[in-house]
Amino acid sequence: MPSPLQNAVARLDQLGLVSDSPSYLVRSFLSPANRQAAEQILEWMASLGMEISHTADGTVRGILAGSNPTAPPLLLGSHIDTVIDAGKFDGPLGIITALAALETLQQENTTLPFPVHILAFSDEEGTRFQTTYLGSRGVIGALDSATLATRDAGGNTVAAAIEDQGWYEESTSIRYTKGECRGYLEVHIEQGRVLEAAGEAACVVSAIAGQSRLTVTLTGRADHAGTTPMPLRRDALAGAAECILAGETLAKSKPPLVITVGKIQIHPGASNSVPQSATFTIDLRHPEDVAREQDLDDLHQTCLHIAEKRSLALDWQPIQDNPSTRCDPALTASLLASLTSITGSQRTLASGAGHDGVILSKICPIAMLFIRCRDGLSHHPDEYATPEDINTGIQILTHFLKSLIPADMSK
Ligand code: HGY
Ligand code: MN
Ligand code: MN
Repeated sequence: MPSPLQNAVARLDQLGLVSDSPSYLVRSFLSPANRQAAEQILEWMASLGMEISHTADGTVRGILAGSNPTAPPLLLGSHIDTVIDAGKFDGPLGIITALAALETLQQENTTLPFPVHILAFSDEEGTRFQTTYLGSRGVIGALDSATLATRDAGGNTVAAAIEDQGWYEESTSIRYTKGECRGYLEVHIEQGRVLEAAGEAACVVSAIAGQSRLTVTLTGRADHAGTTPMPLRRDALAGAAECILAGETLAKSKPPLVITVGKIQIHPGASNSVPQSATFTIDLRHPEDVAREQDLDDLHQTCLHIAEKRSLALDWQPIQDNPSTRCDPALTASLLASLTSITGSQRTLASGAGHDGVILSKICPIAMLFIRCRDGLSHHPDEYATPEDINTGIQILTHFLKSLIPADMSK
């Protein structure tokens, strides 16, 4: 019989092959591969004896009731979806290690005195809509009208996508309200280089950086590339390039501010036409919300000045703002005790990456465990965590779950 670690490694490999592209790993909101991965996760949950369900917007859940099914549940999990040309650990590691920890407890004949819910969220990355956290926002009833009206590159809204491509067969509503859960814990690769540099396998997380996501469009005039003198041009792409470099210069001058432009679309997009419009994304993050808002405003003013100087129209469209989110001190202290018990480390790190805990923090305490990843690489096909470090994560999570059993109930 394979060990929980062997199952975990095999399942990560298996999910890593479930993609919407034959050339690289990508799964997005309500895509066929996301659905296929979700169905596979449900099978694994069912094999543990969990009560399984899914929502129309593609999130899946397994419930292990424990010896007191009416006690406030502990939520574990992460996201199913990926970025484009992704690695196979960002997201699935949190789901798979949660399954492995429950498998370990079952092999030890340990029954927890509270329910554990494993949640696999349908969309965290926002690859399709540039939004974030559609899955976790769905389970706390926070898919607001503005989000539902957000459009993908094909002009489809989130609402229409759910309407047309939703997973309605046997779907249920999964909904959590404030105060009903004892907490949410997510295991995730660090997506940075601190653990590798320190030679440590894992650490706990103190906070998750706030992030602002926008879509910006500069509009000038299409012109003939050969007959239009430079001074007469209203070149939207040249204007966008100046804005993008201004963002990079701002971020380099004000660490730990980070600004990324990950996507740009040009119209008409012909090599011999001066670009009429350029639409690009901005992803701006900072651990302090006041600084993030100020830096975003500074960048907006700079882009307005560039647009005016170049006789371009500027459309500045905020898509999403997520505040910097502290992990719950008490839950994190319990997790830290398990980290220290298994590895001896006391390390705590802030997360520059966003995670579903930002959303779950609105209804319950959250904690996160980071696992070392090779070269700090993530959002990259070479993303990698060793089986040894994954096993450390499973051991820490299992230790943490058992630490929640009241002393008078422990065997
Ligand atoms: O973009 C992020 O921070 C995360 O990977 N969703
Ligand atoms: Mn992630
Ligand atoms: Mn990610």
